[in-house]
Amino acid sequence: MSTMSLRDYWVKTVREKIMEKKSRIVLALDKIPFVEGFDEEKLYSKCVDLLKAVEPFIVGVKVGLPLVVNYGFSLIEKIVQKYRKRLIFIYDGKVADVAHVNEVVAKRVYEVGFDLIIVHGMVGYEGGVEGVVNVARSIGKGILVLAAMSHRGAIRLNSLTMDILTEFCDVEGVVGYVLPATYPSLIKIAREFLGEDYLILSPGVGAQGAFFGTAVMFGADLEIIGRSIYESSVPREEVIKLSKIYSRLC
Ligand code: BMP
Repeated sequence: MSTMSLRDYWVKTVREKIMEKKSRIVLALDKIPFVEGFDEEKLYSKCVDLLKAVEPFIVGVKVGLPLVVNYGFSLIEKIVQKYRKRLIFIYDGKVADVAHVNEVVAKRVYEVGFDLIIVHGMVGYEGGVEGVVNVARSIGKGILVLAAMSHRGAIRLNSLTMDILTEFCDVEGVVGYVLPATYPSLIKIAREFLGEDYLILSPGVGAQGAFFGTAVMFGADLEIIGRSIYESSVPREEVIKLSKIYSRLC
């Protein structure tokens, strides 16, 4: 890793996982389903059941504020530690504060075992995202920059996509971008602009309306899928079914 840039290292690591698992799926774990109350033991064992069922068919797990505010970071830490060798862990804090605050968040998140942190590109590098970048560089971790969003009201943000791609593409530590499957032309534009040496992860398929596989067809490496998997009463069957869609695209 020493002679490689962080981008080369993380792009290679994630793409090797894609090949190994023959999968294009990142599970967005926004909820630990089918469990009442806040008993940590119960939540942990439910979460382990879910991950045990889907782990062979997914590349990574994205965890964000929904899990942090509902269940706390200690539960998340236990889960990350248990699965970190088999899955890429992405912290989706959509970090968007000033640098010194971002730095405090990033230090703890990486220390817990997360590999990549998603930051909001719109806040800019200098005095903003810079805080996460400095921490990532010091310990060999990576950053994904959110450059557009999947919901209807994102039009204003999405008009800035090219600016965001341009600002961050040469920042050591930035290993890729998050772009929405609901606006797939943005993925295409980004892939043409960036070339192959960056990761593109894409939410918006399934519950938000884009067809599974759309983002991959437009150039994304991975699709971020939440409710379609964790709300299923048979999540393992669901990811196996999805895997078949992706295997036809590769
Ligand atoms: P679902 O498949 O249940 O719609 O979940 C999508 C996931 O992707 C959620 O975790 C959400 O935070 C994330 N996401 C999104 O939906 N749109 C974006 O533009 C950016 C996101 O990170």
